[in-house]
Amino acid sequence: MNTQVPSDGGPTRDPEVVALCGGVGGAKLALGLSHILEGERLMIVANTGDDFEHLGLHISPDVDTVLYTLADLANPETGWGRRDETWSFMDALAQLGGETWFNLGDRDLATHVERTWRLRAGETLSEIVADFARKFGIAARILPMSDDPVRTRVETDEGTLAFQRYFVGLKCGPAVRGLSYEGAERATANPALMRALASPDLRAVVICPSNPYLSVAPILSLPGVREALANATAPVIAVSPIVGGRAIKGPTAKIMGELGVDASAASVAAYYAGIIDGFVLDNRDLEIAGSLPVRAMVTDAVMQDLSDREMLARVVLDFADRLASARSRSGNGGVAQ
Ligand code: FO1
Repeated sequence: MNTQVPSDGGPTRDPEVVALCGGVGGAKLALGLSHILEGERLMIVANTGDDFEHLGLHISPDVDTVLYTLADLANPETGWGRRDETWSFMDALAQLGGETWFNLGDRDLATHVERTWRLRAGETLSEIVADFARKFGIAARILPMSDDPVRTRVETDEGTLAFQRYFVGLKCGPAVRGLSYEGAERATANPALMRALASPDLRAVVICPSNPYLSVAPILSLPGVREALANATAPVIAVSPIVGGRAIKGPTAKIMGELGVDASAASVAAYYAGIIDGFVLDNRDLEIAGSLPVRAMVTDAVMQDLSDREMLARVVLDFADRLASARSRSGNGGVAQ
């Protein structure tokens, strides 16, 4: 086992599996993986392209969705924010004429206030997220994709919008013409992620079924990440967020259509071409499995409950193991055909 003493005081062992995760859909598979891989065998890297400053607070939606989901604190209806939430803060804010387009529950508010306070005191987002995970009793290692600001910008017919303005404020209404990830080229990918991707002990990298353009692209836009994935000794497996031409959750299919991309699992596989070794799609997309440029695994990819999440996680890891053993048998370091 490759043990090292990282400078950030992190754990002394490299993870076995790295999961790249965005919003709600991705967090569900991350939860399934965390039930199979105990402790720090699993590293979950959360998108921070959706982060924004709001009411003077630093909000990190995808990071919080991962934290709440793994701690079983997530609101089961919305997928974001906390369960058993109350809204006294929002009611009082409305009374004062404050901005109420972005809903902050009373319990959720504590996360944003404490994170903002600690960022201002000089802590990094990675240190804060690791401490929140510990406080929530989460054994997996959770980290933001970067401690530097990266902001997803949505180019629409109505001009370029900050992500949350587009996603929440305008309910994904405007037609998307393009996406950019402001600050990515100057940002440093989380060193713990880059170390894990370079580890000879890595078993698999899983790109969770999040929106590729909104939630995974920001992670891939960080300098060196695409190369690190292409050079990783472990298989890189992506799980399709599109089933039968429709997004399981959120606006993915609509955005793909507006970007001129066929809203299908095949388009997602093409988007990840060059960095994935395997692609997992749902039984309903069986007919496209054979025409993909990478090895495909067809399964029940729609996660309704916890057992589905664990099942899908198991399927993904078995798939990765098979690709790895096929690759070692064939002796080539390239993508397994
Ligand atoms: N999404 C909404 O559609 N409406 C909201 O009012 C809202 C509030 C919110 C508060 C905290 C948080 O962590 C997430 C929140 N989200 C809300 C979801 C958020 O916009 C998305 O989770 C991501 O940014 C996309 O995955």
